[in-house]
This record gives sequence, structure tokens and C-alpha cells, in this order.
Amino acid sequence: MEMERILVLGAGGQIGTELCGYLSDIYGSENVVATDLRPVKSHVGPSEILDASDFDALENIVNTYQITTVYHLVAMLSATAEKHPVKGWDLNMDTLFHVLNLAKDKKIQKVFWPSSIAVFGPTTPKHNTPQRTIMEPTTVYGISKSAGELWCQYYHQKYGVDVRSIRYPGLISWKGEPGGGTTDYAVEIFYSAVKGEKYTSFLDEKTYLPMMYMNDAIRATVNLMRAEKEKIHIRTSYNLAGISFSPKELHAAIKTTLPEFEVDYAPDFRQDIANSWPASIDDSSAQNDWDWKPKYDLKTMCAEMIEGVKKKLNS
Ligand code: AKB
Repeated sequence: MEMERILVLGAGGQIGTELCGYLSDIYGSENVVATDLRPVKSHVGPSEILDASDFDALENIVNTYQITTVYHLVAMLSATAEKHPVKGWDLNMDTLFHVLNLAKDKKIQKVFWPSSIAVFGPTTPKHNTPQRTIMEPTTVYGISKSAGELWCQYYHQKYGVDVRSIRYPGLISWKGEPGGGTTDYAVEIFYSAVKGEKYTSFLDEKTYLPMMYMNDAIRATVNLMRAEKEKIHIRTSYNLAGISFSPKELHAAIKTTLPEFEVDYAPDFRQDIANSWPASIDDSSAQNDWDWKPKYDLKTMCAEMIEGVKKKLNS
């Protein structure tokens, strides 16, 4: 077993719920400390209540558990941050600076910080969006992620901080639920389908977005963090591609298992956000630098989601 002492911030969220278990299998659950604003019941190892915007409380946990690595998963996502722009900016930036400063002062050795496809904007090439391209995000969340990427690179170049990052597409999972994102429809839809209810999509039927099943996202995250330092050539954030589809295509894919399932469309303010984002992503840098390859396609993702949501609703 490798010796790392890991702190997961935002461990009760959509990613953290699954990441803690995956990390526990590699490093031992006693070496994974799960923190969030509320108790993290899904984790069998140590768990603490922590507001990551409180630097002293964060530093105290880092010292107490002799943390070497932080996975910083705290963020206000795109849809919520549009409603609370200042709060969104403050939370997303303050917590990042806290963690980067702990790494700069050598209190921790390694940081994972998630970026997002939200760093791109309406002027970005929409299809097969390259790693390096025009980035003029039009959402608060996108602006915070874009600035955060540059700060990560700055701390790496100036202070040697080993910070690594992925631009996550929309993440699809059943163990943990998303909250406040524009891509959340692709999770909600499965709950309606399994319950036998009609689903009203808040994005129109033709909105293509880059998405990924959580198992792939977790594997990518941990592979990036375990890759040799010399392989990491990008210190802003890596593009990562999984599956691109529209609500209409997702509906059709679910109907192959649940043929009665109905969807209608009532686009709201999230449509504008989705329209500003890419439809598909070129992740050749991640493939070349640290051998990234997704395993799930639309069919295998739908099969696992339907089974997973059924299991969750019946438990
Ligand atoms: C969101 O929709 O805000 C997130 C994201 C793409 O980063 N899922």
C-alpha cells in the first residue's frame, strides 16, 4: 500500500462520495480524511466537519492528520453561481488559494483541483474543442475556473507547487447526486425514468454537451494524481472527453431499456449556459501525457445508471 495521507474537501458531494472509496482501496481508509460542511456518512475512515473557506480550521486538520495530498472538490457550480455571483466567486477562489498556499508553505505536497468545460465560452470552437484555444467564459463559475487554472499554473511555476487538474465534463453518477450544475439533467432523467415518471428537461432536445460516467472520471483523477511528475506537461488543467450526447439521444438510449419513458422540454436559464459550452472535447494531451482512455460509452453508462438508480431507490 502506498503511503499518502489524503484530505478530501467536499467529500460528501457527487465526486467525493465515490472518490473516497476509490482512494481508500489504494491507500487504506484510515489514510483518507473526508471533510464537508455536514458529516460524511458514506466514508468508513476519519471524517471531520469543515468549512474549507476557514483557513485556520483547514490548516488545523492538515496538521492533525499530517496530510500530504489534498483533493479539493469544494465549488459552487454553474447554475447556482449565476444566482449568487459574489458568493460563487468567493467560495471558488478563496478555498483554492487556501489549499495552494498550504502547498506553497510545504504543509502539503500535492493538490488536485477540478476545473470544468465551463472555462470555454461562446467564442471557443464548439466541436472537438482543443486543449489550447480561445477561452472567454460567460458564467461566474467559468470565470472562476479559468482564473483558478491560471493561478494553479502560477503557483507551479513560481513556487514549485505540484497541483494537477482536469476540466471535467458533466458528470453522471447514481451514488452521489450533483447539485447546481447545468449538466444535472443527465442525472435527474434517470430517476424519472426508473420511477416511471415523465421527465421535463431544462435543456432543449438538441443540446450536445460533453459528459462522462463517474467511474471514468474517478479513474482519470486518480491516474493523473499518480502519474510521474515528468509526465505532467499541463499545469492549468487537462481537457478530458467521455461521451457527447443531447437530451434527445439520452432519452432514446434509456428507452431501449425502459420503452415507455417519456420526455418533454422546457428550457430555462440553464439553456444559455449550455449554449456557451462545447459540444465535444479533444483530450489528446491527456491521452498522450498520462495514457488517458475512457471505458464507458452511452450504452454502458445507461445500463449501469438504470441498475444503480433502481438499487438506490429500492434500498
Ligand atoms: C456544471 O454543470 O456546472 C458542472 C460542470 C460542467 O462543471 N457539471
